[in-house]
Amino acid sequence: MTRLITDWICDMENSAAGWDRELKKLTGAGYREIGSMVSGWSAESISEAAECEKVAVVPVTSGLGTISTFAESVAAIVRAMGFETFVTEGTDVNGIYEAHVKDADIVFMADDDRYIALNIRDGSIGDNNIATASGYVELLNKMAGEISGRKAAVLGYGIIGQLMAQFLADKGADVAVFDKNPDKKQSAISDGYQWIDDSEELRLYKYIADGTSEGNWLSEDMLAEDVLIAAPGIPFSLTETAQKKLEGRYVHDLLEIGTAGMLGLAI
Ligand code: 2YJ
Repeated sequence: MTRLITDWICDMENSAAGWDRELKKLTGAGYREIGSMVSGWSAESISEAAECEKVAVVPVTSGLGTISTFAESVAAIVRAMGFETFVTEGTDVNGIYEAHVKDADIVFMADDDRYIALNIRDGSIGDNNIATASGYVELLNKMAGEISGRKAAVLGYGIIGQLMAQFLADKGADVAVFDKNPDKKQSAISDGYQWIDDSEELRLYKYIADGTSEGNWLSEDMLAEDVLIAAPGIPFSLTETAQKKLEGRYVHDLLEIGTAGMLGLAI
């Protein structure tokens, strides 16, 4: 699991609202729609929740400690969804207590292993892995028009790749898995998916869900010309040239799509 670093997210407080608009242009869905698609709540329910539910973000010092601007970045995404949001002054358990005293309904918090949104009134929870995988699959489905019955490749069979394969299969896609580690082949096949032996075969897939975390390995010559990519993997797989060439054909961000889905699950 990739740990975010400050350099990557230092501008997110300023860029979060703009990316929401950009996502809408690219896919037809912004943060609120992602929250709705991931959770099954209607757009109206999300709007109602934004009117009455307050969100706190608690910095967590355990393990490798806080990432400067992480909590503020999460708050900016939640704010862009229209929710009243604050970052607690206290950290860890003290911060959770502060969130409660200040009347928060939902608490966002992350340590080195897990990032969650917990509704402290009714116990509902949004896990970042599930929300991220589901959010990106929903966006790929929207970009595709409808992914059902189509061939989709999942790159990387780790936590996010496995979840994306499952969400794609749930939508009726014909899923094939590529992972550079051949030891993953057995589990992908026993989970009911096809296996892609060679990265050369990726050109045959128009729809790609990329959960790899190597960065900078996927060039345009390895991909179909009309490819559509949903890529939660960090660092981003597409080379800089591929990013330019394929502009408008992929979605990738560091925190926003997953966070929007988590809020949907926690309202
Ligand atoms: O509060 C803080 O500033 C830190 N404790 C945030 C830590 C963020 N955690 C991560 O980036 C981990 N890799 C877990 C993220 C889960 C993504 N699926």
